[in-house]
Amino acid sequence: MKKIVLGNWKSVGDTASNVVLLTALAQHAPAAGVELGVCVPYPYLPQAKAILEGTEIGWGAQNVSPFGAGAYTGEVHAGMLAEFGCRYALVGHSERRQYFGETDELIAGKIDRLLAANVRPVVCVGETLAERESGAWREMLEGQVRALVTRLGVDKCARAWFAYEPVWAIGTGRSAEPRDIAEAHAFLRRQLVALGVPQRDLVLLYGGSVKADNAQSIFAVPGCDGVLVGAASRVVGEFAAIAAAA
Ligand code: G2H
Repeated sequence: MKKIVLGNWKSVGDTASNVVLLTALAQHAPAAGVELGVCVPYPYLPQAKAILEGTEIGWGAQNVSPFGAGAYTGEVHAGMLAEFGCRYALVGHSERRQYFGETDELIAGKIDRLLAANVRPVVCVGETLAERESGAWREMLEGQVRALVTRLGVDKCARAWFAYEPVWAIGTGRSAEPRDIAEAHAFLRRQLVALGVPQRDLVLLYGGSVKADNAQSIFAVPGCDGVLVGAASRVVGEFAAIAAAA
């Protein structure tokens, strides 16, 4: 199993700074055991494609419509992502759940559309600080994955990748400790397997303030298949350094 290193630029970037980042990244062929990719804002997909095509580095989106083509003003459907060569799309990031009211039902619909278009869904789950501190985090995570397996079935969930992103570690500079990640990953694996997803198909990443200086300890967490990197993926050299630690 390859170690996966995915960047999430969020709503950050412009054509000029992207050229610098993507060109630098394109020089860094990932090691044989590493899958490297960046999830960029929609308007920059052609730019990512133009610069990364022909390298081993993948690109993807951070969202997708829960609908197909049609009268859905403002939406970008999965077929469009596939046309622009997206390997992946993030789904259910906590920022989308929090600021855009995304529900489990909506997220399940997006996963379904992506799979039909052969774009890998990277499904984010995670608890808030209050849920972590009250001990309700297990219930919360179990509920998030159960909601998806119930709606989509085991086979579809087995084709998605999951990212454990504790909300309290996102963009705060405070990464979860390796022992917290190990505990949450082991818990999520147990839940998904109990729901019927085969252990061998499970891919589980960690996201939340991953940086070059903590990447190695996160990759060393047993059962951690890789990382989803936000802010540090927008720093020239830092993202490649994280990939080098994989
Ligand atoms: C979590 C992460 C990437 P950051 O959102 O998805 O962002 O690394 O900035 O905490």
